[in-house]
Amino acid sequence: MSQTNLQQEWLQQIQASEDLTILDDLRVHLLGKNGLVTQQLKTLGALAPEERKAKGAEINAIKDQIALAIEEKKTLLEAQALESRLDNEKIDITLPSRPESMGKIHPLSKAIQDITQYFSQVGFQVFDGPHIESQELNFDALNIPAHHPARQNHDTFYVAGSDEVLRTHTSPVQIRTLRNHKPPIRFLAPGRTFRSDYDATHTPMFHQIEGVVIEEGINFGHLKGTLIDFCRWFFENPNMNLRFRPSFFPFTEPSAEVDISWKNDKWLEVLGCGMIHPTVLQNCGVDPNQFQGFAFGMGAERLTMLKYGINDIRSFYDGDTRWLDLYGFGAQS
Ligand code: 2NM
Repeated sequence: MSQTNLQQEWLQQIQASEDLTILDDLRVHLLGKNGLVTQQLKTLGALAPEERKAKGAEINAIKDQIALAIEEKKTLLEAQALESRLDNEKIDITLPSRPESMGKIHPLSKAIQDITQYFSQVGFQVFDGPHIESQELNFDALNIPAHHPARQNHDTFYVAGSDEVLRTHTSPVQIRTLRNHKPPIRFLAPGRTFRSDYDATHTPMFHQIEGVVIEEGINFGHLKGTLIDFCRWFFENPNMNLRFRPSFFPFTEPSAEVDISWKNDKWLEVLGCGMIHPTVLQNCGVDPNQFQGFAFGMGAERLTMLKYGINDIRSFYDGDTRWLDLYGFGAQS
């Protein structure tokens, strides 16, 4: 077949290519490393110089023409492929979206957030502090003497090779805050605390929310009003009865436990409180003759269990997501 005929045939084959795969196979067949055009170029070396020049120009022109034709056909086929996809693929914008798996807010987080928000609305700031504390801040400054049973190592986690402990309550945050901020002051100290205990109502890590109010003339009546309002709000019962039962804490005097009247007239202990001991105020550089204050402390897990009917504290921490499906909260609720 003559060169011209060959060239015509190749161009026809390019035009006849029905899709991009066929076209690309053809490109390799003609212009590839062992392609027909490439083979022709390889024969040039055997020719005499003047003949080689003319023949070389001719083949290169054919090669360029073929390459251009393939490029044009490729553009055309791509446009046709896009056109046919647009014609055939349809997006049904009326389809409902697929259900997503939604995360849940842990009931403990929810309770701590709600309680913190409640107290901010009545003027409390929020402070926190380190989980590892000196014995001075965790015990001594709070009027807890060295021989107090709470300081024995079957209750408290001591940090090996140091004088420090994992804080057993958030009260050291109160000491830190009062040493840095002059009263009058109201604030809340929510956070993690640690005691060596493990059963259905105790985990070695748990959460406390402690509160402090220090102003001139603060008395036990302010304490009672604050905690009665709080419990009625938290347990969503505006008529809830409370009982302030005399108790003892080294850091408060007088001290009380607060009981709420629960189902079928049972009293349930929910928190501890008292007027801050003058020695504790002095330890923080506050003059007890000028300022008085009350403080309270509650276990966040215990309050959460009561409110939502959860009966084993260990279930808060075993990481079972089915439990969260049941007790967790949506981001909105
Ligand atoms: C409680 C009960 C009673 C309390 C005392 C203080 C401080 F640091 F201000 F003295 N903070 N928290 C306190 C008082 C905590 O928890 C059951």
